[in-house]
Amino acid sequence: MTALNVAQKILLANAAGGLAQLPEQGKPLEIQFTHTLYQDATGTAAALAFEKMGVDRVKTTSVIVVDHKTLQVGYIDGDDHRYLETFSKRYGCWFSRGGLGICHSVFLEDFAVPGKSVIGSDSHTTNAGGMGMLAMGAGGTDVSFAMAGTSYKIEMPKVVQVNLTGALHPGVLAKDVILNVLKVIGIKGNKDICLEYTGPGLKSLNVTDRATICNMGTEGGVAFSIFPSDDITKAYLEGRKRGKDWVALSADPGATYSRTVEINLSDLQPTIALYPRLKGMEPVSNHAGLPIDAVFIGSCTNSNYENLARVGELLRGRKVKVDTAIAPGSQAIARQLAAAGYLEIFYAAGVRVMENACSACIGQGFSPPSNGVMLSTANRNFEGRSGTETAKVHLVSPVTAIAGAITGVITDPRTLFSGDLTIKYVPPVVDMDSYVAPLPPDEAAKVVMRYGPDIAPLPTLDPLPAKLAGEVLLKLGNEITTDHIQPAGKYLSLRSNADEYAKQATFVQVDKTFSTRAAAVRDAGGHGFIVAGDGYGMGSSREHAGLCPRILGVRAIVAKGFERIHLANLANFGILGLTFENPADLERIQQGAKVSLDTSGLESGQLKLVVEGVGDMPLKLAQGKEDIPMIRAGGALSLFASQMKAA
Ligand code: MIC
Ligand code: SF4
Repeated sequence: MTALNVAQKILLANAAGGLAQLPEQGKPLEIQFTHTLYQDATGTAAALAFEKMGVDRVKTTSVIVVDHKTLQVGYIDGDDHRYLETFSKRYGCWFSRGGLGICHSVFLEDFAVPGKSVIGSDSHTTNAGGMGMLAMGAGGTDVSFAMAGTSYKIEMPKVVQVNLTGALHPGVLAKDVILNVLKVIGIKGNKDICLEYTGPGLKSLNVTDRATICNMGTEGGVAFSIFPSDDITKAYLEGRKRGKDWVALSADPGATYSRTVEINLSDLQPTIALYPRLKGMEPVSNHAGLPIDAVFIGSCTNSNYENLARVGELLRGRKVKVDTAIAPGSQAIARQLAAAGYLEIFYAAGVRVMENACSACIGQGFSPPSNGVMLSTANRNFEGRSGTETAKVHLVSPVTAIAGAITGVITDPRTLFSGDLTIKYVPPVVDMDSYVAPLPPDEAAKVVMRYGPDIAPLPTLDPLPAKLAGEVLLKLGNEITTDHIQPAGKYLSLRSNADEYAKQATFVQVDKTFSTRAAAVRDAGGHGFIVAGDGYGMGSSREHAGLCPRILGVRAIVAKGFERIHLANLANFGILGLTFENPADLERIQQGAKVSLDTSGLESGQLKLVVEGVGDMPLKLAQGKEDIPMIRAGGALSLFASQMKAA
């Protein structure tokens, strides 16, 4: 029998229809997910899509968490939460109200199970890989189909081994590990790989450390990351009163990998990922002494108990010199911190303790001042994400962040203590009664859905025309993130009203005239095209980055390369994702160029962009051949509706 690694084992165990053997790398593989996750920023659109599917009850263990839109200034967010709560009760999900924590933290604590699989409408769903779970992010429509019991198609990834040796210095945390892994693998072009962590260094990483590492694999664009399930996993689950959920998961002796990255934990230093887009992963000491204006410690990446308790130890008897906010990952963590006395230490040090939610990670409060420098423990630092376009947000570990808060300048945390950074342990808080549990089917059937006035139904999208003709609305460079395409921050409230979100926010940070220009072309009967460099659509899983451009009439994006989740979202809304046969052709197209594309060649691969006054450019379809019927139909829901009609 072939020796299998952990990634192969978990893919096989969760493959639809019980496969005897995995397909070759690059070939399609259907996964039957056991668990699904929605959060409140992507969840309303996803739930509206689920409701169109005519399914009476979810087929997976489904968890819905309110965590992104918790500022609730005005009625819209509150309406969305009430809709999600009624949806949850109506269709048999678990519901986590605002303040209970960030979706990935809550999921890890109370729902993640080694050996099982989760797909979530948030790119950092990968977090649960730290539990030995197959954990992937996707657009909300795909998650809704999985909730309805449909399998999800992936391409068999290459499994890259990250072999950990040595042990971490007490001032060096899991965040530093993943920043150094990202330094090796890069932040784009990794969509065909998954990362599997192995080696003697595993012993120095607990489950929350492992989750931090898997969480930020997303920043490298990898399909998923996974750790084995071992005694450390078992102890974590027992601590959370879920010992029965534990199963062992390890690679067979002699298992092979497509590549190995060696990381000696003992060699790692506190690391900083510079603004923007994790540009440059460098030792913190290279930047020591640079003044900072604010510090944010939180986000799903590393706001766990162990990290925040270390922050507490460094703060003991000290005061912060700059505006500092800490947002615990969950209420369970906040209560554990309180029981251990750390909350008191935070307050005494002058820290602002924020809600257990995404908070400043997604520009929901605590935006830095103009031209300010902020140290943040979040996982991404895209342009404008903090809510302050002129501010620089650098990413660091919680102990590096608090070292900066204590001194007022970037500081290597190892200069602030000697020996170990021993933390106080108190038992974790387990309180399943905080959630709204799934209702039994007969009660669920009686639940009346409640939609707020701003929750707009999803638009009906028309089929792909045989010929697209219009103009290049935007010419963009490399690494266009979903925050460039469809920013969050102050626009987050518009997530349930896609028309308005498109009008106000699509590409607003790139070109304020975009939505008006795009709508004008659309209303004149033309089709919108966007051309871009490599790494188009990196970052979030937000499907509005596909839906909103589509509402504005965009029918094709031609780029040098795309990121995985975004490419799938484009297909789900009937937008063609195309790449240049000759990448240098991008230079020959100007914004405003009149272009056309005959879509009859999609199946045969005979595709060319005709650029008026310039000539023809051969193109390739970036999406899979099996996506063509969906794109032709106008998107996933349009295809679904036509199939239902035919049945
Ligand atoms: C993010 O970190 O960018 C988000 C906000 O959590 C997104 C999802 C979203 O846009 O709602 C993600 O990571 O997918
Ligand atoms: Fe929330 Fe930030 Fe995590 Fe996204 S990355 S889920 S916004 S904490």
